[in-house]
Amino acid sequence: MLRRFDRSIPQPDRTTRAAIGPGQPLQAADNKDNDKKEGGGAGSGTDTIVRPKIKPKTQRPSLYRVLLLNDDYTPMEFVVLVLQDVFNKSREDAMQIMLHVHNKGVGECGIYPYEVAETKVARVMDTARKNQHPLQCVMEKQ
Ligand code: TYC
Repeated sequence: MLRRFDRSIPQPDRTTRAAIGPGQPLQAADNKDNDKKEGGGAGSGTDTIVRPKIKPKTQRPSLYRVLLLNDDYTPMEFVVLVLQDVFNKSREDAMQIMLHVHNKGVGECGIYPYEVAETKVARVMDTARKNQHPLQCVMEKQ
């Protein structure tokens, strides 16, 4: 007679190493019912493998690059002041970033969580508009 937990019969709901994933411990269930009904238990080969409780990982916020775009009209000094004021850059770093944008067309001002990046972009765009400069600032998911 075939036994319910005969190893030769594939068990569809049996958890395997592949299903749990590497590094997760396999646990043998305390199969008291089976033990009683089927006469299983230690050494009988009838222990069922159960999924361990997997702790959900803490989610890290997505990061966004804030980029400054070059144009032909915004004064270099204005861009340097924006970089110092909005992105807290030193005068030297601000000058370097501004020149990079001027020469390459685009440059990174910083990398921030979504809402911080959004606020910085808005501050740059507001101050540019108020001063009637066409300076553009954008953000992109890293
Ligand atoms: N290209 C501008 C000029 O020659 C300077 C500039 C630099 C403008 C960086 C925008 O993001 C910018 N006046």
